[in-house]
Amino acid sequence: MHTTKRALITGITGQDGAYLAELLLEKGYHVTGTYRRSSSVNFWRIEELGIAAHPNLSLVEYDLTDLSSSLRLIQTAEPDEVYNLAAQSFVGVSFEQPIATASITGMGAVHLLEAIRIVNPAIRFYQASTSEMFGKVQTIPQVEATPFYPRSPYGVAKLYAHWMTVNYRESYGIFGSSGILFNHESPLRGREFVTRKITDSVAKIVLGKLDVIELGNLDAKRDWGYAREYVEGMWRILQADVPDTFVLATNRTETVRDFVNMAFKGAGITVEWTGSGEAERGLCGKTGRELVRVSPRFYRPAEVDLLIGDAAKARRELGWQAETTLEQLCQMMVDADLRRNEQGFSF
Ligand code: NDP
Ligand code: GDR
Repeated sequence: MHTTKRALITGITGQDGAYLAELLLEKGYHVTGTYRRSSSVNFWRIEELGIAAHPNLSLVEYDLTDLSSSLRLIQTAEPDEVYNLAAQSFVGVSFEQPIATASITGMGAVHLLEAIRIVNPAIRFYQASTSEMFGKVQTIPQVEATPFYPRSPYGVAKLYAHWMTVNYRESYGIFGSSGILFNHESPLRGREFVTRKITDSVAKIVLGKLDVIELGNLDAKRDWGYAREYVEGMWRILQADVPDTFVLATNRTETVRDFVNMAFKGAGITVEWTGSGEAERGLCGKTGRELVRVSPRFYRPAEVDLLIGDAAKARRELGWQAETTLEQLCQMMVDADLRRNEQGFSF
C-alpha cells in the first residue's frame, strides 16, 4: 500500500504531459511518465520546467500500441490515476497516416482501459478527448451534448477512444472520465501547431533568421486557451465524485489571421493584409515588406472551420474556468520564442 498518491501520465514528452507532471509533483504525487523509444528522446519540456530530475518522477519507455506493455505498465506503476495524453495528435499528419493514427490515438486508449479492467478496476482514468470531435460544427457554442461530426482521421480516432471510455464506465463501472478540451497553447506547444509556428516564426523574422511565414487556411477559427490552466482542469475532472465528460474552453474564438496580427503586434509590428484566397499576403505596415504568404501545402483535405466551447458545466461542477486572455497567452509565447531564438536554440 502506497501512502503517496500515484499518477501515470502517458505522453510526458508532450506539452500537456509536461505541465500535468509539474502540477501533480507540486501536489505531492509520485508521477510515472511515459516516453517513446527513439534514437533521440526529447525531454526538453520537462527540462525547461525543471522537473526532469525530480525525485518523485519516474520515466519509463512505453508504446501505447502494445497491449502487453500497457498491462505491464499498469502493473508496475501501480497508479491511482491514469492520464492518457499520448497520441498522434497532429490533425494534418492524420490524413497522411490514418492507420497509425487509429492505432495510437484510438486503440491506444482501449489498451489502457483493458489493462485497468484486468489489473485494477479501481484506477481512475482520464481520456484526452478533443473539440476536433465536434468537427463540422452545427451549433454554437459547443457543449457536452453537442452532436459529434469529426472531420479528420484524428478526430474519428479520438471519438472512438472517447466512446470506449464512456462504454467502460457504463459496462464495468470503471471511473473513466473524458475531458473535451478545446485548443490550448503555451510556450511548450510543438512547432508544427499553428500558434507556436507563428510565434516562433515572428521571433525568427524579428531576429533576421527568417524572411516570411507560410501558412494555410487563415480563416479557420479556434477557441485557444492556456495549457497550464487546462491540465489543472484534467486533474479536477479525476477528483470529481463521479466519472463524467466535461468541456474545457474559453468561450472566445478568433481566426488564424487574428493570431498572426496579435503575434506580430507582440513584437511591435503591424500587419496589413492584401489580396484574398491563395493570393492573400500580410505586409509590414511600416515598410511594406512581405511577412506572411498563403501556401496550399498547409491546407487540409477537410477543415474544421469554427470552434467555440462553453465550459459552464466545468465551472459549475469543478470550479474550473479559463483565466488567461489570448493576448496574454500570445505575448507569453512570443517572448519565450524571442528569448530562445536569441539564445540560439528553439525546439
Ligand atoms: P503532444 O503532441 O505535444 O504530445 C503527445 C504525446 O504523445 C508525446 O509525448 C508523444 O511522444 C506521445 N506519443 C505519440 N505516439 C505515441 C505512442 N505510439 N506511444 C506512446 N506515446 C506516444 O500533444 P499535447 O500535449 O498537445 O496533447 C495531449 C493530448 O491531448 C493528446 O492526446 C492530444 O491529442 C489531446 N488534445 C490536445 C489538445 C491541445 O490543444 N493541445 C486539445 C484537445 C486534446 P513523442 O514526444 O515521442 O512524440
Ligand atoms: P488543430 O491545431 O488542427 O486545431 O488541432 P493546428 O494548430 O494544427 O491548426 C489550427 C488551425 O490552423 C490552420 N492552419 C494551420 N495549421 C498548421 N498546423 N500549420 C499551418 O501552417 C496552418 N495554417 C493554417 C489549420 O488548418 C487549423 O484550422 C490541435 C491539436 O492540438 C489537436 O491534437 C487537438 O485535439 C486540437 O487542437 C483541439
